[in-house]
Amino acid sequence: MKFDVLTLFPEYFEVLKQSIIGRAIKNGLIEVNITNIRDFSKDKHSKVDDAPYGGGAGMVLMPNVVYDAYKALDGNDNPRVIYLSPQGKQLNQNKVIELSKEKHLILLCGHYEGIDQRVLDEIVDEEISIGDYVLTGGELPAMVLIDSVSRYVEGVLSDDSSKEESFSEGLLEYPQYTRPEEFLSKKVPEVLISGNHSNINKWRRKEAIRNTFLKRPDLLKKIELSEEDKKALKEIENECQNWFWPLIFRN
Ligand code: 4GX
Repeated sequence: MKFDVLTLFPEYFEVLKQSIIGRAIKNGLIEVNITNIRDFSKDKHSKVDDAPYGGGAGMVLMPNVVYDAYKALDGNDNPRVIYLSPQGKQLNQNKVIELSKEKHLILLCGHYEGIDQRVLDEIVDEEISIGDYVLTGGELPAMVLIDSVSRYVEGVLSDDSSKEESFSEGLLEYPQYTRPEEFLSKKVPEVLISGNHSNINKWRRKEAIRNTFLKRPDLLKKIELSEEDKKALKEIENECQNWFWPLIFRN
C-alpha cells in the first residue's frame, strides 16, 4: 500500500521510520512518500501562503502550489485524496479498515489558517478528522492515519493480533500479566497460571466485558453479546453492586 503525503513539514514524518511502521517500510509492505509542498512554489523566496481575502488573522496556503504538488504525484492508480481537518468525519476503526483496502492514499496536510477552498474542492475526495480538538497542522493526524491503517496491511503485524484485539470485536482488551508472579504483594490471577485454556479464555472474555462495562459502556450498547457474554455481564453487575459492603462493615 502506498501513502503520498503533501506537507510543508516533511521532517515530522521521520517518526514513521521507528518500530513496526519503520519495519513495514523496510520490508516493502507499505510505501510512504513525503512531498514538500514548498518545492512547488514558483516564487523566488519559496512563498507558499498569503493573507486571506476579506481580511483576518493568519495566512492561507495558495491553491496553485498545492495543486502543482498534487499533479506531480503518480495518479495512474486512482488514489483517494484525504484532507486532514477538524471539519472532517471522525476517524474510527471501521474507517481505518475501509482505508486499509485502498492501494494508494494521498494525505494533504494543512497549516496556517488552512488551504484555499478552490484547490480543496478540486482535488479532495474526503475530509477526515482525528478528533474534536485543534492542532497546529495536519501532520500528526496524517501519521495517526498511516499508523492505524498500516496495521491492517498484510504482514505488517507479525502475528494476527490485529484480528484479536480491542475494537475489532467492539470490546476493550482484557488485562495482561507477565513475570514476576507477585509484584508489590499483588498476585497474578490464579486462573492464568492454571494452564486450563478453556477457563483462561472464559476469564479473559469476562474481564474484557468488565473493562468495557466500566470504562466504555457506550461501546457495549453497539455490539451483540452471546448468551454466555450476557451471563458474564450480569455477574459483573452484581459484583459491582456488592463492592461497597466490605467498606460498610469495616471494624
Ligand atoms: N483532525 N488540524 C488541519 C489546518 C486547518 C486550519 C484551519 C482547516 C482550517 C485536525 C484534527 C486538526 C489543525 C489539521 C488545523 N484546516 N486535523 N489544520 N483534529 O486539528 O484532523
